[in-house]
Amino acid sequence: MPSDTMPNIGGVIFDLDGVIVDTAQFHYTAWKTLAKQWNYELKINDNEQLKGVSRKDSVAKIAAWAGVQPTTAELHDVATRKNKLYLELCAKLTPNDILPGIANLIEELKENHIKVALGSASKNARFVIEKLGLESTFDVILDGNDVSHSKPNPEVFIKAAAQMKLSQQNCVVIEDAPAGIQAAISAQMLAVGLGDVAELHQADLVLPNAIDLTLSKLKQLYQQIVI
Ligand code: B16
Ligand code: MG
Repeated sequence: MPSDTMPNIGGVIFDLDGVIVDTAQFHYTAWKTLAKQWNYELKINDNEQLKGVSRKDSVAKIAAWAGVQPTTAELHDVATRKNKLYLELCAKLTPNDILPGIANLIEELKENHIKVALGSASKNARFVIEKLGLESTFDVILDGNDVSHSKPNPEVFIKAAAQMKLSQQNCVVIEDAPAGIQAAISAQMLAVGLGDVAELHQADLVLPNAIDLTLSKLKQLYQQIVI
């Protein structure tokens, strides 16, 4: 098939926490503070397992690690207090906190008429992207308020593709969490992991960060794997 008629990348879906901005440290600080109420010392490795996982599922996991069985009302109260603390920490974010390589990549995609979407599990995604000055950057924004099933369920990415009016196979997902990579694979999308290769080994490509992630690299990968 001549290259100009080959199927190609139509849209790129960015995860937020851990891809566009390093808010994992804020989630960790906030959950660690709240876990103390259950006499549980939340460890950094525990936090890795909360990446990409919804707030509701996260609080249930922490209660299980702590060996406590709180009522639904108590789980809700802990999650609410965690979120208040998290938002206080996010309030100091500025455009300087956008992770290296991300702004350049988004600019290159837009110059080449590739759609850009946000696909985040966070219910605070809109607040965070406003702090980063990215509120008018995305063609489509899907966050934790728009889905009933959190990652690794592919719902957030499937809805993002539909709203971009693209077929799922023409989309690429950029993620930092195993749950997000799994969601991308289930959505039949090319999955690029940013972070630790041992953790993200299911992705089609893993890079330590987005500094060397360019459109031509994505196109090359897409043609190797999808076509
Ligand atoms: P919130 P992402 C996820 O965002 C985070 O990775 C995860 O740690 C967090 O628990 C989840 O959002 C829910 O966040 O409490 O703000 O609704 O990585 O999918 O952008
Ligand atoms: Mg993430």
